[in-house]
Amino acid sequence: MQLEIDALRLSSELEELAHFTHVEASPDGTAVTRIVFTEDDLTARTWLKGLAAQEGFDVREDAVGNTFIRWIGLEPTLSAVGTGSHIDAIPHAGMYDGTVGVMGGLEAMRALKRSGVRFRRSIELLLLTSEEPTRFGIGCLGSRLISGALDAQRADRLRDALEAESDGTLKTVRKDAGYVGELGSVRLPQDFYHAWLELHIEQGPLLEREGLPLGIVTSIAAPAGYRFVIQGLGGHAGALLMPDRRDALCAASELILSIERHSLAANAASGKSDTVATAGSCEVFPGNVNSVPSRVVLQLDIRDTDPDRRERVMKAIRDDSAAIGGRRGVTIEEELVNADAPAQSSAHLVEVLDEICGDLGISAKKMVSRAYHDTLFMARITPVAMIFIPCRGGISHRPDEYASPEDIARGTLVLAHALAKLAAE
Ligand code: HGY
Ligand code: MN
Ligand code: MN
Repeated sequence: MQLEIDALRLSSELEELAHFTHVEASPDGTAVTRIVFTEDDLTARTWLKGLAAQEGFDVREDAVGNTFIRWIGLEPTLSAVGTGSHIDAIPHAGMYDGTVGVMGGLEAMRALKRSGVRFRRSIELLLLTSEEPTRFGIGCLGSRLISGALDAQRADRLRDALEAESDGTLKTVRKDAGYVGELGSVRLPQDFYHAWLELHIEQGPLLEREGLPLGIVTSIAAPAGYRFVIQGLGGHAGALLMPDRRDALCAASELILSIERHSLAANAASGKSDTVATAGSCEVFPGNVNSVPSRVVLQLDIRDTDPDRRERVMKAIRDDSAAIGGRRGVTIEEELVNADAPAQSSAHLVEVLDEICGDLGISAKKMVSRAYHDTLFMARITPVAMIFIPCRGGISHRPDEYASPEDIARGTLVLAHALAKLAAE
């Protein structure tokens, strides 16, 4: 089947999408901040829905704003083939994370439509809401709700970190954005989709390092998130003498080094680098230069291809946390945000992608995704796989994140062929 990807249009649409943001471009790249349900996000969504309507695709949105862009097949009652990703972006991120999967998916569908071939199964592009944890503290909100991985009532109570003073929650924010339905209605049944594919930048250096143009993801590492609240005693930075202090930030610092130490130890023991842990956010109260920190809220992101090993590292961190608290006279409360299982790609979908790459003369690498993606949760309701394209220097979640138009077009072409094959099954 001969398919043509309009690489120029795809690149210009990615550029256009990148401008739905309010941060000025940074010297080293196109900085994008696009937090879910902000004006930038809603404007971008309207723009995308307009492009879809121009193609005559059906568009619908669910109660959390997951957007479904469907090209109806010859047998509309058959389960559709799904693809998609996200367009929300963490603060000062790049312009390719997630967007390549959404815009590439749209271009793949347009290329198939231009080919004149019609398929048995419908093909559906998804814009999944809030893949990033920035606003509601947990990643993959839309796909968790679709797959039943997150309870709808708990989700509606998630606090809005953007308006910390207000008592905003997902429920109030989504309703202000016009998504007023019951969150329980977001859940999709098992096998709602025949198959699911996501095109995404690698967000790591392996493809570029090995000079390969494409990756086929065989599994997605298991992410977990924890919040630690360290409560000490505040006081005057001059008058409160050192022996009398219960400094929450000093305790947090020991905990952060414990997180690093135990992750490094796990990798030393396994001889691999499959355990990663990051204390990426640390809020200090009261936060004055001349006050002893009384309270710290520390957020931990820890991931591993092996969830049992991740739990062993968490146990070692917990043991240290108890010792630090005792020694320093502070309390350290741990709160679980999420602890997810890894996902395996479907052997059939990996084989389909492998064959297509072979037919197109593209050398592809089978690989693990260390970043999480909506596919991690779509895997709970349908067979999945992912297509990775290289990103320069493996850089992501930074303004200098970059993927070349050629790599984006190549990934989109493989996606289009895979959608065609699966929609004919
Ligand atoms: O953090 C992640 O893995 C994803 O980029 N949100
Ligand atoms: Mn991301
Ligand atoms: Mn992403």
